[in-house]
Amino acid sequence: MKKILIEVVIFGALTTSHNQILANMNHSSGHNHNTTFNQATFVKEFQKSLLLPPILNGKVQNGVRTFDLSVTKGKWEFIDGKFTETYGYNGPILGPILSLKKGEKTKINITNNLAEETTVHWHGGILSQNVDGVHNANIQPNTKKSVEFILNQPAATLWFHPHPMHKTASQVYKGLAGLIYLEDEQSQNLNIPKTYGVDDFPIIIQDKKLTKDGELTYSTTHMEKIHGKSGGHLMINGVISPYIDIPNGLIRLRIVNGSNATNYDIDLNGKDFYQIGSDGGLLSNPVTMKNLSLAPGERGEILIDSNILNKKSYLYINQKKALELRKNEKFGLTSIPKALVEIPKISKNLENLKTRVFTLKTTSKGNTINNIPYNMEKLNFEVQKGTQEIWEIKNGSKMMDMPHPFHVHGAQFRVIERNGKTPPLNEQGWKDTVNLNAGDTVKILISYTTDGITVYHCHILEHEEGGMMGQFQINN
Ligand SMILES: [Cu+2]
Repeated sequence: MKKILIEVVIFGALTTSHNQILANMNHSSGHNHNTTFNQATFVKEFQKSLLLPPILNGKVQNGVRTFDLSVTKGKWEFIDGKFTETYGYNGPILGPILSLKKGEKTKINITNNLAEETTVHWHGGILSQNVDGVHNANIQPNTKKSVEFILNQPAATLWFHPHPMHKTASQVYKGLAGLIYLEDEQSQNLNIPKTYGVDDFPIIIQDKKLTKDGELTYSTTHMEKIHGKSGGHLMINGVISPYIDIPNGLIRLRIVNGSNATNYDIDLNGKDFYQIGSDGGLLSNPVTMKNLSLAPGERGEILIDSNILNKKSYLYINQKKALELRKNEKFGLTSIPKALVEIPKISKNLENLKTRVFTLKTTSKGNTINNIPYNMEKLNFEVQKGTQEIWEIKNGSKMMDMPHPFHVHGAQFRVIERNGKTPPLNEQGWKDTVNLNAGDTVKILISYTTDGITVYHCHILEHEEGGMMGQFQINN
């Protein structure tokens, strides 16, 4: 009872009851990492329901949709009966879902109740320097800041997280991450699951190392600085091994890799599912898949037809049962649309575009892009607003076999080539983060439509903070 009360007080809008018993993990290796997920004895798996963050519509005042976001410290019970300090937006961990509409003026009033400075970055938003949450964006302890912006881009599942220099990794790890559901006319008219918590679920996947007393702290060993902070307990929406009740028919999972450094392979143990969205929007058509790989920062929306599942089935993450899917007596949608949205075709005449090369490298000495570590005081290049370029991104870590998910702020790009070939269908939509395994070369097509200083970096947060970042100025 204690647990239920605490969560209801904190989140208010929880629609599912929570059980006392937390889950047992026995995860082994993470893809591309030598990640070991811990086993916690004395707890049982799949006894707690998936936590559903409250979905906020804000208040419309003078045509501006306004939200209040407070960055706070809280206590969270990852392991039953063992509370630890965490960070969250409007609650002890993670944050609410901000429901936004394309083209609408949005205002976010942020209050920093932490004892350290923070910023809020709107990951995936095509936004300029003044609201992007990186430069001149620090919000000091016990102060407020308001940002106003308009997202004029296709419907997508975006997310927000801190981005202060040298504090991004620790603050995300301690719990700061929230979602944005950006909708437009097309997404609202499509016949796909969209009833929150019934057939449409947020799935934020993270892994965190806890002490045997259930304590979460952030520190990095020498190896964690090189490989990123990875392993420990795998969790979805802050809960270890949860379950969800699902209808008979289609369900939609909006999956976000919110980890500091772990790649996830997501599957249904050989059964088919359908990817309908990537980082920056819906795909042109559903793509039939058996496995979805997401690197830190990436998102993927999938549809699962529960009619092909047993009464009790599992979503697997890195070959381990991570989420129990329990069919209830309800019935949902059954037919998967053949087409979703129109995505502009990529022109065949790209020869005239300038190509810029970015080589990402981790060595025992540190992290660089084009052999230069990030320097906040220096621009790496300048571009003209309105131009389009090709970026050729290379994972140049020869010694160390590790992936680098490359993220650019203020843009949604298209992957045009992966290792000399057309990218897979599920990578042909809008992207803001693209994974590069060791030795990979990816070409992207990018347009600059925002203003000011914009950063690009590896989304392994320890690599980013270790220098695998750069910045450029978009000139008007
Ligand atoms: Cu990296």
